[in-house]
Amino acid sequence: MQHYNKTLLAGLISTTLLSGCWWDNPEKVATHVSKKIDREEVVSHLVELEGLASVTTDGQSTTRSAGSQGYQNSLEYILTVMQDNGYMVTTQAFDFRAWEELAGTELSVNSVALIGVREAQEGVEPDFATMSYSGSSNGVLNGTLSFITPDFRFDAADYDSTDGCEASDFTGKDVAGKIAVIQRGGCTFDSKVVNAQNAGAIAVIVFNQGNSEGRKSVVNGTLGSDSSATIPAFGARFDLGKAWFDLAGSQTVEATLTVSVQDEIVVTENVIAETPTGDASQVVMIGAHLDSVPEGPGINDNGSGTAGLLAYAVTLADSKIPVKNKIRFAWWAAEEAGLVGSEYYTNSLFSEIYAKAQQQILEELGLTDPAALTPEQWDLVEARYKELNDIKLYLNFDMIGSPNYILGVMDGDLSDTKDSPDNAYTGDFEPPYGTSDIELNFNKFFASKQLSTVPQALSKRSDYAGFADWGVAFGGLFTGAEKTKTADEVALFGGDIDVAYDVCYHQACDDLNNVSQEALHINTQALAYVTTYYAMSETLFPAQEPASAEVTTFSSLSAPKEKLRIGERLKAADSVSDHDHFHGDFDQDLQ
Ligand code: DTR
Ligand code: ZN
Ligand code: ZN
Repeated sequence: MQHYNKTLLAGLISTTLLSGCWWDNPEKVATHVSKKIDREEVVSHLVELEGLASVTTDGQSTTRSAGSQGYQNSLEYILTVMQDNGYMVTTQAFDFRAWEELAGTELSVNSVALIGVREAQEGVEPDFATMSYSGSSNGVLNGTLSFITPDFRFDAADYDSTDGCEASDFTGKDVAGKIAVIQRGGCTFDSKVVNAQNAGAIAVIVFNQGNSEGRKSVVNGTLGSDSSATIPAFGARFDLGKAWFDLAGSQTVEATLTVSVQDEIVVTENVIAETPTGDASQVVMIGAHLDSVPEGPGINDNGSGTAGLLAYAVTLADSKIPVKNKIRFAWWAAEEAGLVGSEYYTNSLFSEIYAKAQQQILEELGLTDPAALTPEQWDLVEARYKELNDIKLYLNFDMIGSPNYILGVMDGDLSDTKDSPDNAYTGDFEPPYGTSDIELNFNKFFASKQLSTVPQALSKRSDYAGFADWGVAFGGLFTGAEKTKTADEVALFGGDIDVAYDVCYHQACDDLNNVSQEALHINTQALAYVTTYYAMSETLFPAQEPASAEVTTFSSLSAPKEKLRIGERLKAADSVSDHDHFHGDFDQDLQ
């Protein structure tokens, strides 16, 4: 009697399947792999990540933020798991400005101690906040308040809303050695602070503008990572600024402040891994940021996406399915500092491909000067760029296990969220071809499980932005951050109405207790389904309508106006240190 061992049998079966049609049905393979995603296994990666976090400089919590030991530990863990599972793994190093406010910030005016945003108890309105990228006070700093040119006559025809925006606003003012107090409005906080610093101010407080209801509470702003400010910079409530100004009419007003920040250029690394096989000219790319904020270990944000990618990679490797297209995995560094890692990757790679496309077309046309290209010729450049670009789609997974979750699918084609206040793609952005199909496939998966989804506006708050900007079809999942759950969403997903999707968003408590394992599991299955579907597809997206086929090329970038944008992107990419050109801190205003 013939005797088969298990491996032989499996070999025979897969040979039969290979010659049959099973592998050729992307949906079937996708369903098969997604069913194999095991909840306990996904969670096991989260448990590892929590254990790898390191203690923060101020000893208040643990972290996996870019530049920390916790990040390096997380990176080593990914390298080990991916290498052990047969993937080809590399890292990509870059440097960025890591700024962090340490514990102990204080501000008092005329001996009244004010309440900082970080200390404020629930229900108590904070008075002031440290601006991101502020300098340190280097101990306790005392100074007299010096007002620049505030204006409170909001209805007056000659109302001036640009306090401190011009260097000349400071001439003739007694600012040297004083604490400049400046009203919000008209320009970035950075301009105001740098102007004050140049005029000799020792610190700056920007108080809210007060000209509308939305401009009264504390200013929680950022100077941006390109700021040259070295003095302490705070934001404050409008009525405090007004009260100090009124008081200063009759007496000197003194302030005492302390702020201590850690601010250094650090080197960190993205992790890139790919399947050893599969068509390298049709790369299916998926990514999650690996770093957390300094304040906590980042288990939902973004241990969840990190674990989802890992669990999928291991499941796929175990399944021994020969992928048609190469799958590339990315674990991004320094997302929390402004999408720094993913934009370093997209800007360096895509600007090079774009330059190559431009060079080829110029040569083919016998031209040398890109400035001489007509709009039609630019269309050729962009069609060539798309051909040369092997990355055919990018899927993003950032916060996929929020405790009070919704099942959010990125509305890449803007079909439901064009008018949302969160939509950052206003103007003439046209979603890259394939983006709608990606959203459709995510929704198809959830529908097959009788689950609803909520379209998510493109806020540019995560790593898909660099891909979208460079014309790559994109999509992703998101279960919600600091915003609160609506009645409609409770009807769809259960959970708590008017409570944040993630109550521990960007806080020390973003730990293992802050994850919905159910959401994480289903989203990892969705990730597995959609990624496998595209990895097994010969043609990635359904053919385009003939009417628009001419602009297949790069419809999003082919309009003459958009030409300029690509030029700008190239410029931005030339100086990659300019990485967060497009992004400040997400929660924070720049002006
Ligand atoms: N970028 C996340 C939070 C976030 C906010 N909106 C979205 C939309 C899609 C993905 C993520 C997010 C963070 O890291 O804080
Ligand atoms: Zn975050
Ligand atoms: Zn995140």
